[in-house]
Amino acid sequence: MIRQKKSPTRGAKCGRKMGMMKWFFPAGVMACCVGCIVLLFAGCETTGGGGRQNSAEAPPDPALAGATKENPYVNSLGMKFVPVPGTNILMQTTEVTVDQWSAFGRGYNAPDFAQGGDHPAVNVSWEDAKAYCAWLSAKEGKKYRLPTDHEWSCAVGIGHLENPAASPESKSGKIAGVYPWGSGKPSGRAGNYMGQEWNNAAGVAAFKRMFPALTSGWTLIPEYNDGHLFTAPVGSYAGNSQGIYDLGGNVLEWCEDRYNSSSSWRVLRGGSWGNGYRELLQSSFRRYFTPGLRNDIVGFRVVLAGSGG
Ligand SMILES: [Ca+2]
Ligand SMILES: [Ca+2]
Repeated sequence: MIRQKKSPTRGAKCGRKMGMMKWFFPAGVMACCVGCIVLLFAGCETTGGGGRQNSAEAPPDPALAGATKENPYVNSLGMKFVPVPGTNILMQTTEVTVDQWSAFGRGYNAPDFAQGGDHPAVNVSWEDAKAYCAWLSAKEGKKYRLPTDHEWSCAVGIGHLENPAASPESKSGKIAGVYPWGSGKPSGRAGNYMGQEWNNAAGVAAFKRMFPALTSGWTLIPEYNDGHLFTAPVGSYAGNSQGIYDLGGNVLEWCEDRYNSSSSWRVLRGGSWGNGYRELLQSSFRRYFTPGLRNDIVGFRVVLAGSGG
């Protein structure tokens, strides 16, 4: 049986080789509660807000202005995009899939577990993702890019509780007990994390195959079984109120931003299929790594920027 232990979760091959201790051990997570936050920042509305545009931002591309949750913008690759309240972008409703990545023509660094074309692309670095956005922009004649850290916060429903101008590092883990699925324990179809689906003979065997050097010390979410050991087809779990899927779980997602001003680290948001330690699954938690990192728990989604961004 897999032991429950408050300690590292998933680390992929390159991570172990590179000594990514901070990947596993999120030092400096501050405990506070949403109720303690008295400032509501103007840069982002709540997910329940009616509007989607900050008045300080440029108007959206008229060609994109009609997109809604019910009627998303769909590009030539079949990628769907919906508005995010408080931003000037349309966000892809899912992570970029293996098929969508493969259209890029650069080949795919497949992980050592099975995936279908509708699973999220993994082993994609921040630099790879930026190159993909440039290719997609040229192909489609529109501006595609990674989401900013703040846009990602708006999508997950906490942007109005954060200062858009503050560094991602300063905001990491500061909203305690708030997760992409809400509060409390995950249940139902909350997302593809590291749950009790690993707590059986097949899961243990898979873990030993993936992590031969790690004999103990991983964390599974108690009383939650999402049914997928590794990546799942995108959109398999419950979407949020805006029709965006897998913000939490499946794969971590690159953002445009640097983690802080003193390093080249780039921000990663959301948990993954290899994360079960709840502190890391909080909506406000940021992970980070060098822009060249490729890892089988890391992927991305893209946004479609309007005329202002
Ligand atoms: Ca899972
Ligand atoms: Ca995700």
